[in-house]
Amino acid sequence: MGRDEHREEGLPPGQRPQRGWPVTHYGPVPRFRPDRWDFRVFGATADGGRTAWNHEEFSALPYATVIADFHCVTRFSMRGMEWGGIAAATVAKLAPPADDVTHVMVWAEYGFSANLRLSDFLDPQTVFATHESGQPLTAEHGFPARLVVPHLYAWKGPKWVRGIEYMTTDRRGFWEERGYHNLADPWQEQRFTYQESPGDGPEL
Ligand SMILES: Nc1nc2c(c(=O)[nH]1)N[C@H]1C(S)=C(S)[C@@H](COP(=O)(O)O)O[C@H]1N2
Ligand SMILES: [Mo]
Repeated sequence: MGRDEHREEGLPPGQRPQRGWPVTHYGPVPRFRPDRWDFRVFGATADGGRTAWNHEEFSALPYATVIADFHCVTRFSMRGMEWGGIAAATVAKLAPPADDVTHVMVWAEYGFSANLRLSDFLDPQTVFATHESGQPLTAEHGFPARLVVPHLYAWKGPKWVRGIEYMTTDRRGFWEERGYHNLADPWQEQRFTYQESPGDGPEL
């Protein structure tokens, strides 16, 4: 049988629907310490300064809801996830990048990171999720906040996120240095580094 006969309606190629939400990550689940937690915006900011919101301040930022499918590169997809949280575009509006920023590194606990093009970061569906289906995220799924970039494979969304770095050139994040595609578009099946075309990412 050809692959199209296996194609699940509405899902990117090579993905199958999954019921029940699995937990997928590298390393241990960090403990949330509200007194020490902050969300930082640094790197090439518009005014050259840094922003740090504590948990109370971050939680008070405007709340948005995004309904979208979620695609893991290991080939399962979750349909219709209901994310609630702070739109990435809101973060960029409150703590804007300099004019020459092209990419964003999203940083999480233990130094986990994922790089995004600024345009992917600013996509209206990109959200720092604090909730799913109206419930706060569980520790395993990224409490207190994780990024979700619905139009890219899910590794582009760090759980236990702690901040963003505005960059004027591209740099690879954690999985992008370890064999995964720099761009990660599931509709183009950009799964692995060896599938990259010249210009898709920085030299390894
Ligand atoms: N901090 C961190 N975030 C991460 C990962 C990770 O290893 N560490 N894995 C990513 C991958 S590969 C996937 S598929 C999703 C899984 O999210 P879930 O466990 O909530 O389903 O988290 C992403 N975010
Ligand atoms: Mo994944």
